Amino acid sequence: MGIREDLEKIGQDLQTELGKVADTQALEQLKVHLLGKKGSLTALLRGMGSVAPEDRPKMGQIINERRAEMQEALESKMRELSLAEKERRLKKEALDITEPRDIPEIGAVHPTQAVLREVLDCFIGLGFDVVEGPEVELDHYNFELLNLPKNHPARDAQDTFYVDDNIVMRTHTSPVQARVMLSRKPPIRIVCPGRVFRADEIDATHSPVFHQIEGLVIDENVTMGDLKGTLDAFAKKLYGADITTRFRPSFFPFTEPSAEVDLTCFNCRGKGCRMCKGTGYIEVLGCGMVNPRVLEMCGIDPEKYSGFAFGIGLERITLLRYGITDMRLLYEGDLRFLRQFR
Ligand code: 2NM
Repeated sequence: MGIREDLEKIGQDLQTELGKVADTQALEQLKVHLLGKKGSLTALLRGMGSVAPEDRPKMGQIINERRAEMQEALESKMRELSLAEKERRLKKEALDITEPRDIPEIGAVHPTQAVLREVLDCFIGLGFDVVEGPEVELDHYNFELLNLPKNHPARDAQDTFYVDDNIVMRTHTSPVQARVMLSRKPPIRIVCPGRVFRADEIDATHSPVFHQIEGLVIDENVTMGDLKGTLDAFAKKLYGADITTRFRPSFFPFTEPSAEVDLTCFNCRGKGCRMCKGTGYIEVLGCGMVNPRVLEMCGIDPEKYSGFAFGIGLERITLLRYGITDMRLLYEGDLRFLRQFR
């Protein structure tokens, strides 16, 4: 057989083989059999030695042309097979993102936290800053600066967790306000939320750890009218426009005069019910005009400035808000209770 015939045969064989290869690996092998060092086409080229010198250029050209054709056929098949392989792989790796799955149980905002957010929103809307401070506090800030000198009955060891002679678990968030008065100049308009501690027995209305939000406003010419207007706005924002406030005289060492504030019962809207014991009012907070002695001890001139302060028990207004009758439910983390707030 001559080279032309061999070439013809190689071309035909290639066509047959190309029809059979199923993947790129097999095709790669086929390519080696044809064009590799020991490949059939390579062998053919080596056989050029036996061709008459005058025929060599022509023959060389023919072989090169056929080789280019075969290479192109191989490459074209390679493209086809790789594409098919890629598609198979993508199909295998495809994820059905619509497939239903186990959904983790979604939590709820704790009722105490929900009410805290509402209260803070209200005061932020009125222009107050939110300030936090330490839970472990110096006696000096927790008591002394707030006009609660040593031997005052409210400092009785019964109520206060002492860490040592000078350090206590804060019994209110007022020490945060004392710190602000000492470090900022009026006008001051702040609310201080946080955890407070009292050595109380646990029952339906008491816990040794609970939360307070205390407010403080200090400026020139701040009056009891400002206090009443502020707390009235708070009551209406939180519980509705028909809710009113009622101020009753009271006593706190850090305020003078002091008052306790009742709101229209939000259960019966003032008609009288079991919750308000028929009075139509519910006690929710304490307040007063900051005692001038407190201002003075905290470095604020009581001749130039006056201020008001108030303290809200967060758990108490949360119970009232949702009609819950036992404070322990707010601490125990019972999911049957908490799920109701989703
Ligand atoms: C209350 C009632 C009345 C109060 C006073 C102060 C401060 F720091 F300005 F002296 N902070 N909070 C206050 C006043 C708290 O809680 C029932």
